[in-house]
Amino acid sequence: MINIAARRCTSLDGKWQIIIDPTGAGDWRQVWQEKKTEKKTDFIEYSFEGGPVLNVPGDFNTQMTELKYYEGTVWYKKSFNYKSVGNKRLFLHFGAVNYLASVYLNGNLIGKHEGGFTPFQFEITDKVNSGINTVIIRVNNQRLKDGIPGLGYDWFNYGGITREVNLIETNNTFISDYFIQLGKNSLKEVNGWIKMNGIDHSQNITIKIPELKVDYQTRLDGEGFTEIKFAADFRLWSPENPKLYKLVIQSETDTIKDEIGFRSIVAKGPNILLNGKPVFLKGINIHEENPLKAARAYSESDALILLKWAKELGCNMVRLAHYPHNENMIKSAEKMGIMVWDEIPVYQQIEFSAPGVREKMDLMMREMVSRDKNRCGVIIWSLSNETNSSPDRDNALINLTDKCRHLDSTRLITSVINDENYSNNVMDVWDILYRHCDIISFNEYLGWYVPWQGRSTDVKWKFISDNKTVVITEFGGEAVFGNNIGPIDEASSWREEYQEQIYKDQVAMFHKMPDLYGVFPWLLADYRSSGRMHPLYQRGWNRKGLLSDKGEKKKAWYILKSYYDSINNNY
Ligand code: GCB
Repeated sequence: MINIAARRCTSLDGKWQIIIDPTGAGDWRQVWQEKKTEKKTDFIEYSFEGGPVLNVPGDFNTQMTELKYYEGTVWYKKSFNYKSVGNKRLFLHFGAVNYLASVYLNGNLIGKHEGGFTPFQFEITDKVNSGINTVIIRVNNQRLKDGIPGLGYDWFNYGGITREVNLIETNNTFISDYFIQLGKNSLKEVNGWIKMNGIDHSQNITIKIPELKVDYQTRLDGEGFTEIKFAADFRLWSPENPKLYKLVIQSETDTIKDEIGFRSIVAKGPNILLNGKPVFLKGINIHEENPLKAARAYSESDALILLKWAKELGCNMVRLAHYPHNENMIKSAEKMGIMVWDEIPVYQQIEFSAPGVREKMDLMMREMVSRDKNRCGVIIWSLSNETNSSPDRDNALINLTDKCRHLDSTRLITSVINDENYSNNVMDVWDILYRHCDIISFNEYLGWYVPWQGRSTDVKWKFISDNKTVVITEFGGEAVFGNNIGPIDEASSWREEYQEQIYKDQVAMFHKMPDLYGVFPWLLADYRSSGRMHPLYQRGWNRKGLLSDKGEKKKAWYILKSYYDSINNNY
């Protein structure tokens, strides 16, 4: 089900009791059964009582010093009281758990989920007791060779129940899902659908948008589904005017409210057209981390810190790297007029041929699209980052692209690559994935990982598909804020001037690329990454931020800001 915020929820956030289980002993001791002693000679070698507690939502690594670098199992427990009122259904819903979750209710397994950044739920209508119930969850954030992401990735592996947990009560037949957005290329006509879950599959449906006097009526098709099509004079959503409309969907057994914006996004030749007019994507990459707390971000206030910085920088778009961020981020961005790039964690070394991996990619893509498809601020689905071409990879990602387009053809679909060839100052962007994507989006670290082969203004470009929109999804370099030791023209000094020069050279290059329609520097703020081990400059932080981990502006910030301020999007 989608749009959790609008449903009858009882929050299970707050303190949860935990057991840390580095060796997996909890599995064979069957911790979820919470056995009690019966005879005088009995004893049990685990208990939640008297043990530590953790806040949910929140990563576990930053809540207890002994969990700082932990990658393993933590058992979570919470009890709740439920009074059944009859004729209702009950679901246990998780915003996200990183990475594996096995969920037990009153000693019985009710379901498992894999994937750290998307929501999932289990129906517990027939399993819940009237009175006290206990949920126990085995959470495990160990890296897996066949996981998504796989074994290696350049961000901190925050484990735990990182997003909200809710009990959701619904009527027997309820509005479980809907897609309400403008049809492709249309500025007036909504083309979508509504799905109900339950037994009562023949119902009248009404969609109301009071502000526009829309009162659209239709009927379910007998399978609990109906297509919807209606036109209205929308004030279209844009960064300058992030208009959202209050909307109500009514059936005979359920009602749900949402706030929805309407806009069109199309890639046409080299242009990206927002509401029919060319737009330059003034982007920035962001990880789901609050650098000021050095912890996983999850709340609205975390989102506002990050997004206000992005606004101040002059951005009209954020790339939420490299996995779907929490809904506060998506919704706040939409309200602030910031377009969103949504991505799944198919990142670098994925075992495309390992059994089950393609199904996992598929599920993550579906869970992302399902959750965010009514957020008009989201304009791009990104299905991977920096995977290398091989028959297995090409096949898997082309297939995933087709499936994603089948689910939602209104947004732009892409994959990010960095396997371009660079020689004699010519950049050859050759990856065949781009024949299947709506836009070409690639990372280039010219001036940092890849030394310039001449003047930045003389770089020549070759693209596998002519006449496709091109955006640069990553560039940049590292610098420690305030560091003034060592030569300014040596990368190994980690000086701000070196990073600043990269930005100057990059901006000069962008000016010579007439068909460039967006850039996304890597990245907004310094962020934690255990593989960044330099003891003086990094200390477990990737220092490519335009802001330090304290939010201080590095010199490169001003170069990018003046570039963005000089670009006028007129629509
Ligand atoms: C990349 C990756 C990004 C890294 C970044 C870096 O190409 O896409 O996740 O963190 O480079 O800092 O090296």
